[in-house]
Amino acid sequence: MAVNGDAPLLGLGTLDRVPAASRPLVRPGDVGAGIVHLGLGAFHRAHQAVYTEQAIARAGGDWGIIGVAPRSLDVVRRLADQDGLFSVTTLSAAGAQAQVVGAFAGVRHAASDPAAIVALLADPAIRVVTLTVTEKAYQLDPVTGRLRPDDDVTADLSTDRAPVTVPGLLLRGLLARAAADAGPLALVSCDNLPSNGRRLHGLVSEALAYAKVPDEAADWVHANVTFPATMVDRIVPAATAQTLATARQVLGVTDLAAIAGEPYSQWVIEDDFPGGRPAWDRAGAVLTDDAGPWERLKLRGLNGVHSAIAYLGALAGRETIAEALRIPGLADVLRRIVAEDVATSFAPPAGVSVVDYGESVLERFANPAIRHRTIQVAMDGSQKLPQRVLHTMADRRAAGQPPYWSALVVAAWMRFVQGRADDGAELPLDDPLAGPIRAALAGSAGTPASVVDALLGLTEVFPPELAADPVVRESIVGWLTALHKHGAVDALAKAAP
Ligand code: CS2
Repeated sequence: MAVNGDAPLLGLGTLDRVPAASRPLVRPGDVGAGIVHLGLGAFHRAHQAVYTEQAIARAGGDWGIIGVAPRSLDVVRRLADQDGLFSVTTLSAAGAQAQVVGAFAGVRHAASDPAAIVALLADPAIRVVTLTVTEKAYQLDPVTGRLRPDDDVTADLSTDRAPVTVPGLLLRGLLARAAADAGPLALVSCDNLPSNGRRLHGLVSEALAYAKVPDEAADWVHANVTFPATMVDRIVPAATAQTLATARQVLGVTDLAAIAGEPYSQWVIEDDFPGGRPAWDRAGAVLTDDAGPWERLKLRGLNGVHSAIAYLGALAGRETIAEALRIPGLADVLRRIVAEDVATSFAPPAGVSVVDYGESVLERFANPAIRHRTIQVAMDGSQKLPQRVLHTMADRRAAGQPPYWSALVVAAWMRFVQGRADDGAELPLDDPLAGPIRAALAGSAGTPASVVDALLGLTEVFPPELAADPVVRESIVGWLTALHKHGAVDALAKAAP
């Protein structure tokens, strides 16, 4: 099929047009499926899919991935039209390099065919399920705290009462697997949450309890399913028209599922896979028995700093993270956040310097080829702030220390959710708690102190000890006052050490 002029669509039939160095290491169809992945966003494709393809190429094994999009039909169609193939372009000052990835053994759309996903989860060939479903998916309905009514596990699958949430889908799949006694399984969260394995285990346990499943089935799940934690890292912004144009230029074919990311990539995985796993270690992943210190390092030292740049940058009208990082004084303030608050808040992995890690992170964020939008990183702040910033603050307070610099990130978020940049431009509030946040703001008097008090009252976001701590409150009020009075650019210039 010719799309976009004379560049045909990427697919098994057009691979011979792709430069040899960019062709996949594995051809879809040659390798059986062993993994189901939930969440077909850019991050999975540029991260776990790449590691898995390399692991298969180097060490073999039927570890092809069946990629499942919970909601987006668009990505499923694009990948299906390309025989599951897509490219990852690595962007750096040195230029663009594209690699077609052949790790997908199939793609499915959960919302329109949940029964197929449930059947896959009960298939003995599938021994690993990975997830990139974002922070907000790790809960039952955020408003009611329950599975959504249409997730009723007793509903007949042939009706349209199909599972629509991640917990609903997992619950049904695990029950089917237990009934079929289809062998042990590892459920692997690849989302940016602390103790993400434990979190996923908790979610599955809650769903089992909520649905009142028979003891026998629940016991099977507890005995046969593991939840290894992981730390995942690679900057992969949402694809744009530019991403597709670059891929076309490098590959000579049109790739409508192209994505682009930075050269850096890291994956630390707890090695607890009762049904086996790909040789991810042969692809550069680190297998460990405790990912905790790595998770804290990354969430606090990278994601927390990312959020700081996103909120301050958005307030200052900067479109991308790299542009925002050039605001005078910002990099120095971020260094203070890392050195004074983050580095003193937890014990890093052996041999790792948090300050050096912070420097490497700033270099990565400065990559001008990665046009990561501040607004994209700013979204879902209520779900991100706790593990990225508030845990640092709480650990500082527990040690009797002030969390002065990290309070700036909270203040920037508080100003961001009020919906206006410093030049008056509207800022989107894309957040599952947008309703409660707006209600809290509407109940405040609008002064910095009253806004801080109103938002600190959101118990879903701020733990009560932190919200009630006068040292914490005072720092946030101080920063928010400065942001209101001077705007982000001047507040940073004044604050910079
Ligand atoms: C970012 C992350 O969007 C965000 O909130 O902080 O997606 C970040 O790019 C990745 O975690 C990097 O590994």
